[in-house]
Amino acid sequence: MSDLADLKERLERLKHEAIEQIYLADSLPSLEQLRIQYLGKKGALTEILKGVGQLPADERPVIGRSVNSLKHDLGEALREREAVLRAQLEEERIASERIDVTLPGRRHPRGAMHPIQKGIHEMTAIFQQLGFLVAEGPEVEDEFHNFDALNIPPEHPARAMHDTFFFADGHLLRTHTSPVQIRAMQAMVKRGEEPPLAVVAPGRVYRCDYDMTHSPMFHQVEVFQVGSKLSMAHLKGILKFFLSSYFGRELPIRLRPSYFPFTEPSAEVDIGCVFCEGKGCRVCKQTGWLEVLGSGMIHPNVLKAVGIDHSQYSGFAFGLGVERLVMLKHGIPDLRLFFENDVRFLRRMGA
Ligand code: 2U9
Repeated sequence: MSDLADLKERLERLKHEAIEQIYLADSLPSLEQLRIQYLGKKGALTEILKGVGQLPADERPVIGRSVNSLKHDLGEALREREAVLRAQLEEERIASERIDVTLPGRRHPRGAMHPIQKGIHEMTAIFQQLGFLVAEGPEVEDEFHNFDALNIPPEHPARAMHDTFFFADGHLLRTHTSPVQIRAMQAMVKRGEEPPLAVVAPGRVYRCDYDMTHSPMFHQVEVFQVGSKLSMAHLKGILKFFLSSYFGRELPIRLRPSYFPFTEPSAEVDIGCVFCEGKGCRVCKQTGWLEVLGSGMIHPNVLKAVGIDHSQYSGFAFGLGVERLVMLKHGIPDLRLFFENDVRFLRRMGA
């Protein structure tokens, strides 16, 4: 075989091999490898061109043209393949960046109302339903609104340092929400209005007391109504309605005589035990009854202190500890659970 025929055959084989490899290249770097391998300075075509010098002068242009034509063809093949690979990459990029709008959103942990706040809402809602106004007031009070106006004299034990948190200037942390009731009555008198007035006062109160069943901060809901000819019968009716509404079922109640400085007569209020239905159990100490709140007819001295004529008007009042009532309703065994903020407890109580 002549050198010319031999070179032509090599070129032909090279063309087939190169076109096939270019077609099979599956990435831009491997395509670049092929370009260097065939068209580079030390590539296969350069190698063949070197052999052209050995050919007779009249045959050189023939091979020269073939090599140039092959260079052109391989260049074309490389560009075509590169375009295909780039298009594939672009498609993959678009596919990977596509947002699936049908995927469910990322869930954030949902908060819930604290069981005490939930209890306060449930309780105040019952009184609002009956036409009572909701009132709030300052947690830092003076002795007049917290004690004097409520017929609690200076020598009363509740005023002693060991029950009340005092500030250096004589102010104090309110020990009950009664001062809110005092302020509501004062405001009515100041507006030049007369009873009836019915108010529910929820809020934080503070007493220097800490053990299994007492926290230095707890919550009260206090309720009062002043008007003409109000009696214990109205008190008992409201109590029965309130307690049955709150516990979600008809409950027996009973009033036991008691003493509070701000009410006369005064009564402690029991409900039939919600754990044993009155049969007697450990919680009610076999009595069948649970004490839930204190109540009474507003003492004439309290009405006097705010400027309401006690010969014309009377009123009833009661107060309850929110923690205690929420514990009884939900069978919560330990007061401290309300203040530790263990999320397992709060989730279980979740609003
Ligand atoms: C005014 C006049 C009278 C509210 C009352 C009680 C009885 C009572 C306790 C229940 C549990 C406090 O949280 S507790 O420790 N409360 O026993 N509260 S009568 O009497 C008032 C309130 C306001 C103007």
